[in-house]
Amino acid sequence: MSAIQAFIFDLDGVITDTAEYHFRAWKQLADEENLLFTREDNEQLRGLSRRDSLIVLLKGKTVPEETMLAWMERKNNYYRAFLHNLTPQDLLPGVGRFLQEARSAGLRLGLGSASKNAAEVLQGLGIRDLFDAVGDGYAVSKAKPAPDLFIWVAGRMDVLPPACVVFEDAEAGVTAALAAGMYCVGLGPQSRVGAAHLCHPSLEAVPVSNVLNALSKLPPPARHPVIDSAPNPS
Ligand code: B16
Ligand code: MG
Repeated sequence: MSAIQAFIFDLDGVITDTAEYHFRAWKQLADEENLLFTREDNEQLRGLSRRDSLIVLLKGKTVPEETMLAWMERKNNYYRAFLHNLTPQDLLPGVGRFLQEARSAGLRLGLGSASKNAAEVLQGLGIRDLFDAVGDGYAVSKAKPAPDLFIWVAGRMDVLPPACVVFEDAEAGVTAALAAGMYCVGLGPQSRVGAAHLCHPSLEAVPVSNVLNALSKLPPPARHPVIDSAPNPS
């Protein structure tokens, strides 16, 4: 029997591609506030909390806390308007099959997303009931790259960290998974997720059995140093 008992999935970039909606919402805010913001800038926001994203977008400029809050709320309103369009067709290729295979293999399934809109996204995708635990942007105060969210999700599933595999598309998320002492499968280019134990371009052509076999040949995951994020008050 495999020592691995649970899979924990990031949401944006792993299960669905809401990055485009995040980009359009930040872009609208940036244009209104005369801030320069490009698609290349948007790549740096992958996996970061809303507050950390705004800090990156500001590029060293500081604004009062009440302006930060107002801008985050405005961006979120723009973003949430897009979520009404989500349907099960918006699952990334292979994800529905991969989740079902994992369930059939007896694994527990968790979600570990920085997003405070994760519940609504899962609802739109029609997959909320597949998860034993859902950790979102409200679950912990320290966002990725801190390990807190993934440890919280593992605790809710009653599984120890070394028995968990995190699936992540963001460098901050890979760092968080390794700091949690979990296995990590990076989805995307080596330049972004190369620190993970395994890397694949996406889940499209990956059977669950391949992941379990490949990880079973590795030593148990070591805990990497913790890197703190900005506090993410709910
Ligand atoms: P929200 P993930 C992240 O989702 C996104 O990748 C990131 O771009 C976004 O800023 C963050 O969620 C917070 O989202 O504004 O909805 O709370 O990749 O962790 O699933
Ligand atoms: Mg992501």
